[in-house]
Amino acid sequence: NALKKSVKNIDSYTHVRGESLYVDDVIVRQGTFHAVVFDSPKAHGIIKSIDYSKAEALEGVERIFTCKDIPGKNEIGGIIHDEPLFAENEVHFWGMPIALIVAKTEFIARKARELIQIEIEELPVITTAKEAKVKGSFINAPRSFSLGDTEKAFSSCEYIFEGETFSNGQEHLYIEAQGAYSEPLENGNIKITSSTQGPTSVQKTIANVLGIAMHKIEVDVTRLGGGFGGKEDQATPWAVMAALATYYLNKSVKLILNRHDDLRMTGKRHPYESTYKIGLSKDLKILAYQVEFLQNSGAAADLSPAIAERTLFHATNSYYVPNVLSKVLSCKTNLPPNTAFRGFGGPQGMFVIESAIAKAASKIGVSARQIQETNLLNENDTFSYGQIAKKVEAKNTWNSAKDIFDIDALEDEIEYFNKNNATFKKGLALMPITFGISFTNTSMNHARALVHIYLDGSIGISTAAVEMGQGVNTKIMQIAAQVFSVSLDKIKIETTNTTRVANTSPSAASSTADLNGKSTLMACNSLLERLKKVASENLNVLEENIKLKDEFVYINDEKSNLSWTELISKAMFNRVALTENAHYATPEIHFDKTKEKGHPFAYHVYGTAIFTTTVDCIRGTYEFDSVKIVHDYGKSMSEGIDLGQVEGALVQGIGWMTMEEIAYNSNGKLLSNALSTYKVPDVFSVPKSIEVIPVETDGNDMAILKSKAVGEPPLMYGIGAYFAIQNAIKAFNPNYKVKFHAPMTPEKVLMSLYSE
Ligand code: LUZ
Ligand code: MOS
Repeated sequence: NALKKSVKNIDSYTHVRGESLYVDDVIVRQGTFHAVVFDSPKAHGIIKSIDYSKAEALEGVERIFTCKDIPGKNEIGGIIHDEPLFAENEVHFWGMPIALIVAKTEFIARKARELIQIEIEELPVITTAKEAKVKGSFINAPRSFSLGDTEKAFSSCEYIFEGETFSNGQEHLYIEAQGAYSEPLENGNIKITSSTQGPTSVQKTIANVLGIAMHKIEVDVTRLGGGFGGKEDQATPWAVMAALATYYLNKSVKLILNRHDDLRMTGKRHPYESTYKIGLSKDLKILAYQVEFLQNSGAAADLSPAIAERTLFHATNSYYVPNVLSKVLSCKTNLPPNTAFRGFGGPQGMFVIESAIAKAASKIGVSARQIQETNLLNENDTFSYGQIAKKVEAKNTWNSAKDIFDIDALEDEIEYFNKNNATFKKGLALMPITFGISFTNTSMNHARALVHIYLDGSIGISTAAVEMGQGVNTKIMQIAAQVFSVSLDKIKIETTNTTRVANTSPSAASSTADLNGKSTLMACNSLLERLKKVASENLNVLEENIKLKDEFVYINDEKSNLSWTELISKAMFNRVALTENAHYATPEIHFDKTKEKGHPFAYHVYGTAIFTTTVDCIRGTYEFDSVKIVHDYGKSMSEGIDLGQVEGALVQGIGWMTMEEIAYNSNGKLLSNALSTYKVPDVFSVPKSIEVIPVETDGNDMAILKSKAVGEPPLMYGIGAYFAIQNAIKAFNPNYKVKFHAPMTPEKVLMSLYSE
């Protein structure tokens, strides 16, 4: 059975041997040039002059490309056309690309970069969303969702609280930095090897910028060394630049950002500043919730409008709130355009309602847990965007977590500890999650698979899925292996290539395995039908009695003498097509933006995490004793891979909430520009214990083989880390006035421990 729970990520073998191929490992052609990006040293200003002469004169420099060299459009914006590839007269963020230096070696190109002289007349710099709002600097018009009548509902509330929250950005820190390799083919065609989640975006944007047809561009992706959303849109510019150089020079060009360049030039998770008002009844029902999100979008739209939309979709997390008024403003600032990051605006939305609940709890004098529990979603509740909640597992995962992990004993333990320790305090928090699965832009929910069965019975599969460590290739293999009942080593997943699978959506939105897996399943099933017919003719039995099992044809439950390989030979001999292409588009989903209502998600993923933390109240440092999770995998088809996704996402979420602190100065210069100043979780800061128990459900037919999407949802468990630390602080300092300003760094913890 290919759906072995213990199936290993097929990449693990080459990963541990250091043999997996990334863009930087492409064997370059003779005469390949190397490129480095010259970027703005100021966050906002008018370019007065640029002197390239010294750089151009440097031995080994081939050519420097600027906006003047663009044959098509100097435009890379996807949702809104507001972002040039190279700055023209103005610069809008520190790190904005201005030119591409192409030279014999990367070293020479870097040297040349230092010789470029630029004069910029500085303009006022906006770094925060609030400032942008005051100045009326926006990306697009605000969006707003509404359910019920908030104003009226507030008038009948027993408790009303208002407050402000801040959540900071987050650096993707994919281990493989952004990069691309471009090669000339004949007739002006270009092949790009790119570290992108969206091969079609790369292809389309290159065609636009070069002013040539898409069919002249072939984009190929073997795998990424991590994406996390950072390569959904922002892998594109580097590929376009490399292609531009190839277009002119008819030579291969390699452009790989080093870590400093990558950190400075690329956008991150969006910081959000938000204000809320929450109203509760006497028995702690949330009757009304009003929220305004200020999204720090950066200097161009990128994916910000879609991310803002997902913030609204997840503004009430796992709770049913009958009256909701939510609004989001995408604020234009002078930071690098912020972009997709695992959760895609959802985490930012959820942090605010969790903060509102924590605030209400502390004011009313109950535990947040009581308010959370009182308001969990029920079957057939309505989300603020009109979708009716079905197959809800909010209460199930919550109650299971409480039971399985004995929450009462845990609370007693913590209380006992806190009574008996003066300088160490423990805190506990529960974090439920509900995350919608599908691209919120309905038209993006489709994929295709191209399946070849070769003469010898081996199989090659191409899809739109980009492998970025999440194990999607393994899942696709499992699907085909299951349909044909062949072993995994009979199957190969080909690179993701725009000439084999065209017009693809990016690998994103946790939907890659669902969309591409379902296409693969359809293609394989069509082939299976054909093969059964061949077998039935050969063995002279009815088709319905034919089964494939363990690489043999079975007649009912009896093994025939016709093997898988022989069956393929027979099919070939009979001129039966052994290739199939299938297209899958998620059924049922729709959304009407004019009404902001619809049914945008195929299904939701649920779960509950319990955090316990210990804070050192002398030092302000903390560690997480345990995270105990009950997670809704549906019926997991690859338990090891899915567990890896939950653990990885959890730790990434904890990092965002606790230690990862992006800092720009008021001039828009990135200060956290290296790993010495930007801390991510390491082996010492991950929770001492992580337990993940799957909730038993029937799964969901909209998910591939009922195995639910797993990429993004568990990141939001990390929000619990913030509140666990906060509860520990409260145990030490009862006068602490709760603030909701993430990340909760040790410095902030220390200040809070001794604040009045
Ligand atoms: N990307 C996207 C995403 O383009 N649309 C989405 O809805 C989405 N959701 C999560 C992550 N990436
Ligand atoms: Mo995304 S945040 O590229 O799924």
